[in-house]
Amino acid sequence: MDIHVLTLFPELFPGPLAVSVTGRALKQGLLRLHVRNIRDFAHDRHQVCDDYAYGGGPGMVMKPEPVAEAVEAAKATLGEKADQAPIVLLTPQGRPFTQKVGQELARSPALVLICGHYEGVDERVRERVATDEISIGDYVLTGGELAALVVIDAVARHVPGVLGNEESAATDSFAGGLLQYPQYTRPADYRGWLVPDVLLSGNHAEIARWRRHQSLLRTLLRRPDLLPRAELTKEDLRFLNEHGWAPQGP
Ligand code: 4FD
Repeated sequence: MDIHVLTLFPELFPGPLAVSVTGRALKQGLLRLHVRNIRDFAHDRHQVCDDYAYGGGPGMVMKPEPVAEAVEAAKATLGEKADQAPIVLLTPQGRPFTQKVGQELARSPALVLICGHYEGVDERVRERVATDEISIGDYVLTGGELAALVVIDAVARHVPGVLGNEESAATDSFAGGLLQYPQYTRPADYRGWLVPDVLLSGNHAEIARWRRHQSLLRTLLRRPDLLPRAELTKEDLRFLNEHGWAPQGP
């Protein structure tokens, strides 16, 4: 997958993506990261990329021309893939980024990520250049770069070959829309802090049931908002009902 990042701070990339799973994927060429400095597309000698907001008010706005032309330069290198590549603006006003959105983006052969700065990006870029707007959460960052790094990491995990088989199973546990069950490794007794007996029992059916119950209970206690969209069996519903949860009717 080809990932194009458009930013005023190219030195922030690859940053953490050079390490661990994503670092290996970059080295193997499963991911290709292309970083462009938006400032290179400024129209004036001083390479100015921001300006005052029409109508007044505090803060600067990113000018449309450098961003639009940086996107065009990225698309020009994409060839066939250009029409299938989402042009994503990272913004607090975007649609919430979730595991599902990450999976969806990973099916594209290429992505173009626009990292805004200042108080925002000229509305015409949002309307006419971006095809998608994404927010990684309800907080404001100095720029879109850290959001882009988060999106790239989460998307990379769904690109075939990036994770080993062992690691991909862990992802699937969120794909079901529930929180992960508690995990333990050796020693079985650390300072008298014991691993639950069931996990040492060797009874695989009982272990699977215990883990499922832990996932359900943890989701019920910490993130009940996830339950209506989780993939639940009749057994799961019965278990949750016993613990005081009932699905909300229309
Ligand atoms: N929550 C996010 C993304 C970007 C950002 C910016 C408009 C601000 C948070 C466009 C306003 C870009 C997020 C840069 N802060 N800051 O995903």
